[in-house]
Amino acid sequence: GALPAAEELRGTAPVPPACSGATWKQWDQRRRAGPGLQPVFLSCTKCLLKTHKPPLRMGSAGPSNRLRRQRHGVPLRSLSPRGQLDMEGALTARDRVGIQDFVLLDETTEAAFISNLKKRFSKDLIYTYIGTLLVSVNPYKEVDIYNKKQMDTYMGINFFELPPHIYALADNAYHMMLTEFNNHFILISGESGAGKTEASKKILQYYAVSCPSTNLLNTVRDKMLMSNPVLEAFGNAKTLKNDNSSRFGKYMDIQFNSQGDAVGGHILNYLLEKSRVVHQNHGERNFHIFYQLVEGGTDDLLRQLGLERNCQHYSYLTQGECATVPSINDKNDWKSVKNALQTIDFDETITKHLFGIVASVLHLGNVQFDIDNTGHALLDKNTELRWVSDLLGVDAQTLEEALIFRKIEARKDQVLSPFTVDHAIYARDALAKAIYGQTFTWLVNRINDSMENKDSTQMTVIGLLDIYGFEVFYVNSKRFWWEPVQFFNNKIICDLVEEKHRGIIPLLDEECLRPGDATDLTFLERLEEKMGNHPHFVTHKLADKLTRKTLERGDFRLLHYAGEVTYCVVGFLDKNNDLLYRNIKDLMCQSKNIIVRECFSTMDTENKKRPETVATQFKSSLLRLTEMLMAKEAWYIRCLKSNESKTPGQFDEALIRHQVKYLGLMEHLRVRRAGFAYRRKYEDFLKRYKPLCPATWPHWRGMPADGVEILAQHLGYLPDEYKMGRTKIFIRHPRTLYATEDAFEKCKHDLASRLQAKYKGY
Ligand code: AD9
Ligand code: MG
Repeated sequence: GALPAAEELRGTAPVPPACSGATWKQWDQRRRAGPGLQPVFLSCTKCLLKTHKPPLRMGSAGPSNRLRRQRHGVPLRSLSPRGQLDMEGALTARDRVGIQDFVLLDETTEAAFISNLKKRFSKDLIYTYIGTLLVSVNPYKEVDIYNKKQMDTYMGINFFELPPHIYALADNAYHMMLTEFNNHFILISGESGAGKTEASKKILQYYAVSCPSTNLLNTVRDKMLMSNPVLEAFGNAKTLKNDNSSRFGKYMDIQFNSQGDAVGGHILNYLLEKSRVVHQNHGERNFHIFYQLVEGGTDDLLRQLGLERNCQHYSYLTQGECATVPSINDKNDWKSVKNALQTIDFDETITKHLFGIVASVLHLGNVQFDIDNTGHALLDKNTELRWVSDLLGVDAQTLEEALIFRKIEARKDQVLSPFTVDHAIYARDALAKAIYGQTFTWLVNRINDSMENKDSTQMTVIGLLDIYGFEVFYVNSKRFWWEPVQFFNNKIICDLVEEKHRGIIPLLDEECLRPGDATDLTFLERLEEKMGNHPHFVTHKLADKLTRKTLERGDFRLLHYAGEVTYCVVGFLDKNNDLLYRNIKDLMCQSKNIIVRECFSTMDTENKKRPETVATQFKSSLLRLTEMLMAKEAWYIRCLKSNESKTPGQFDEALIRHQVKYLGLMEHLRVRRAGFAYRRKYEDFLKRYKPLCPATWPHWRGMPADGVEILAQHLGYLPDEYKMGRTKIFIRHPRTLYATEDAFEKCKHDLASRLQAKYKGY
């Protein structure tokens, strides 16, 4: 049918017109088409239920696409291979592409699970659902599923209607957010190289392309997209596992107004791996930006920064012995980063200061110390140090002093205590790490300033969490279960690590704060003393007996859920203390480089009290993150790595099995199959379906749970088809929901016809 006129879209048409037959998708396209057509009141002319909200369209509660397609004359056969076909037992489709939702798998064995993944992977079908959770297997090659056409296909479609795709999840989160006006987040987890960052970029691109646009919004959107290359340049590095490994945790809120326009973004960053600035393992690199600058910077720029166009010249770039990587083009990446910086409003001065800092770190790494005849560190008048002081805008003499002496304040006097060479190297590296780490945080804040929408009224967000090994499990306290599900209780390990006064982190903090002779080894001894008998803790003394694998003197091993991990305590105290000497800090606060001055002054005010240890900072930031996420609706993406060698299309079963295990996918599947696959909050369920039962229509005045119970009985739900949770109804099989949806569509249609008949005479 023809699309409705604008005033109908706005819900201002005087008389309910005849049903236009517009599908949600058409509404949606119109809405996206221009600012004049707001979605406000997609009171569909068919339903006439003026809810002043767009119709709900989530897989579990959206209008039945099946019915919609029938009504529009689209044959059901043209639907996706899975959607209806699988449910109706079309085995040919199953055999060809595997099962698209593990919930519908005949067997819930690990073997069946992996074989299904493998079958799909061999056809380049990298996505599979477990209910509404998306499993993704890294193909290590370009798969042609991320184009504009695909985006259009998934726009405004029901979750289970088309083959699994990250766009389906992104689109459904978006529409849920709009219809229910609440906040959502998408948690992306998986091991290094599994595809988390790529997944989050795909989602961001999807929103950038599919949300309504105006010139103003385009600017915000460009900034959001362009924040990525900048943060990746400064926060990603080549590791053994991944040529573009994120060395920081990232949480990004995409902010939407009530019309669904993306109006801003906000990033939180977690614990950058600063130690990489001064040390890289064999086969790994420092952060990309250093190589990009050296390879890509113009001759003029390098001259201004005192740099040579040769990565081999810099001690901080050569420890891993792999400055060049075949898959990385630093020169091109440099150009993208420069462009991106322009988009996010970095003017010439600030860019100059930013690259000044990057260069100063390279120079610092080349500062060498001699030893004097008393065994203390000496600084030659070397040019590197002059460049550092120039670029950071600090006094050369004072900087030199700060690197080889420690200033001790005794009453009113100041005493300079000379460093040994080791100590001086430590102070130098600490400075390099501090400058880089602070600059990274500054960069995130600056990006936020440029893209954040400060007006939080009438705004909802979708958060993207790309963080390693982080898991939130919501268990809806239940009235019954269908079958018991075995969870692995991780509390025992959590306690081992963080229990007050007894866990590894509190003991580490204590050791760091203990005056005197605390060392990494005294810390290990404390651990052995306190937890030597713990079943999940192994030290070198016990190692042989228990695991038949030897441990070095400085090692301990934890038996985690996912497997054993050996930790080496060397450097634990230093990393946790993250000490920067007072005189270095004071010096940086006076820097003429605006970024450095800003960073260190903020750091100084924040740390006036006793500085928090790194572990404690991390713990409290995760706690804040957890609290923030608890208030949002969760969507999950689990990324799996297909092989260790980054080979396109190779499916390493053993590696996949391991990940399936520690990501808890089988447990997740069992939970979903046990009836948690389709769930709705009581209020939402009632709001949508109450017209289907005379007892609940037009108003239900009792408790929502009771109303839902009456509704379910009225609809003839069999007792084992649904269960009542604390806040939600759980429905075992999609067909129950589809039937309810069909009934709802029919009811709306009947109501519309009755109203039309009534108005005919006017
Ligand atoms: V880490 O924890 O940051 O080290 P990630 O983020 O999980 O890791 P990333 O997204 O960086 O991994 O993916 C690693 C590489 O796999 C990418 O550089 C791509 O080369 C490859 N990849 C990942 N996802 C896809 C995809 N959907 N299609 C094609 C992909 N290639
Ligand atoms: Mg990553």
